[in-house]
Amino acid sequence: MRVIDSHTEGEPTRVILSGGPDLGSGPLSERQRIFARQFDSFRRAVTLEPRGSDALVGALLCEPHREDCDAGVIFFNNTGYLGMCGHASIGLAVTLHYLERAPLGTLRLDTPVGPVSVQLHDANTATITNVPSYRYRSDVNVVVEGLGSVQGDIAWGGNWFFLVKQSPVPLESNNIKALSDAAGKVRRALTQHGITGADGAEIDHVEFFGPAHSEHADSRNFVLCPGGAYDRSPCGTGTSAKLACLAADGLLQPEQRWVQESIIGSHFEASYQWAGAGRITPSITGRAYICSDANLVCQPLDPFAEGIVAA
Ligand code: PYC
Repeated sequence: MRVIDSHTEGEPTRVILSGGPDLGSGPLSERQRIFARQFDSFRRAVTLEPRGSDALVGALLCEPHREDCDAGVIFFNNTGYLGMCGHASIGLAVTLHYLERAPLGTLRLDTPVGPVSVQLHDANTATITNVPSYRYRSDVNVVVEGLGSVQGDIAWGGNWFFLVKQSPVPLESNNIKALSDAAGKVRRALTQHGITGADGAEIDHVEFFGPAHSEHADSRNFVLCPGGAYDRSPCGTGTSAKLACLAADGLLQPEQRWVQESIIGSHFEASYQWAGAGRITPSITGRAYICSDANLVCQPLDPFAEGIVAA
């Protein structure tokens, strides 16, 4: 299986170029369901140790279903599948350019939650124009073990987020364990109290905000991903969800720049346009760098060919 690893503002992506499962030629959402039902061992082999890590997002490159797209992609991680992934879309575009398969300019990606475009500015910098994003509910209170009542907004940015304006733990990189524990408790409380996204969708990302450290950024965040890892980047879909909330509150105007800082101090530059029906179209710019160009090998006698599934 040929893979290229990159990182986008610190968050890793592994693009699967060949050797992936045959998922047919249907819509990407249908192919994602086939992937989950029939080939989940492939996901585990790619993302779990000893070949992967908790932070890694896999991006299976496939043929698009939509005629207006150049490529199709299905994102997955250590625990399951993602509708969209902002950092990994930037990583994919930079990877295809590195392979001389994509010139500078616009690349249209077909994803399970809709088409996304990526504008490659140079070999390492790209802007994604994400799926329409929106705030679903504002000022939702949830009682969280050890934290008391926590208030947040629920928003869609290609994945579902619970966004807490004031982080319950200071947003310092030496607090990552405490931040992860607190965000994990919030996530469990949302489930316990039946608080969901639209149509009962599980809220699988929790995002805390606070003041930026850099004078060039507007805000700092901490994002807990579904498998328990934290996002090293400011999270493309999480920044889209944040923009949707700022737009809904009238705190950010269309085309106004928003710089989101991550917990490790990396940045995404973002803005939006109104998309109608209370939705926005977010644009997120970040940088990705190639880390390795490799073949993954799973030997038949390897007891961990399908990854280490911790009890
Ligand atoms: O950048 O959208 C993102 C993302 C989602 C999970 C990890 N990164």
